[in-house]
Amino acid sequence: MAVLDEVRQAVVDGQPRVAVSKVTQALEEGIAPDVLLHEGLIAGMKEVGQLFEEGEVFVPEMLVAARAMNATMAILKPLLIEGEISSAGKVAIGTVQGDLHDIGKNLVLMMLEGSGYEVVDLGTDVPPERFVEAVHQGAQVVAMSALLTTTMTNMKLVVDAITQAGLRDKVRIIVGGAPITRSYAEEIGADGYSADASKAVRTVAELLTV
Ligand code: B1M
Repeated sequence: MAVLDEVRQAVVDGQPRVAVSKVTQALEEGIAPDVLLHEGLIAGMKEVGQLFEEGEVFVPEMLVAARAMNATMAILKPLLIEGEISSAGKVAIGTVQGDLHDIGKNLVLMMLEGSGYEVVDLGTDVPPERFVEAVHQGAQVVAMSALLTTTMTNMKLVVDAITQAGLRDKVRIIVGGAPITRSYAEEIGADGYSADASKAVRTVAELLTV
């Protein structure tokens, strides 16, 4: 089995030690970190999601897959953030209320930090008022992640809460996550949308220069 497949399989099987060892081997073989991330680790997470939908695996298996992916990030983080350049700013990021998925949010956070932004991590299951508070505390960008169709609607509540607090013209809002689309971002009045973590860095940079 090629090493990328072995990385993907280690995530699917929820084996952190194997995942770390295969990621190390893949890097030694010259596989680029972003290829490893997308075609190994994220491909593994997608496969777990598919198996969950088909009733082949359950929540505990999704959780151990997430652990296996997270275990590899200590190795990949310094390699993934190399070379990104942008002007700095302050970003508050969180997964919206009701949603506990944080891997995508953490990837966006990591890429932003690596690009020179000051990032405040609000965590997961973040209620609208925490985002509002972050803007009061000087965040120039609010970045929201959602992975569930049932929680993505909470993004609109955050946009509304920021508007009601009279802060809408003080902050740029960016949204992302698997169920989010550009048209949804526009519909709820966000300023930007990104499909993945590296594009999110570019979007934040663009929003701060407008
Ligand atoms: Co959950 N889960 N989960 N889960 N889980 C999904 C999302 C699901 C699609 C699985 C499936 O059915 N195929 C499904 C959602 C269905 C839907 O809403 N339509 C689902 C479900 C149903 C659930 C529960 C309801 C299951 C249950 O309890 N019955 C439950 C909900 C808990 C809750 O949040 N309240 C649940 C729980 C969990 C775990 C806790 C076990 C675990 C999360 C662990 C963790 O995050 N620490 C988990 C996992 C691991 C998944 C899957 C398998 C993988 C998610 C992931 O980390 N992907 C997922 C299936 C899938 O995604 N195909 C699934 C890798 C990650 C890098 O991708 O987060 O999409 P992602 O991030 C991407 C982009 O989206 C983007 O950048 C990243 C790539 O660079 N991005 C942004 C993300 N945020 C961004 C923000 C931005 C810009 C880009 O700007 C601000």
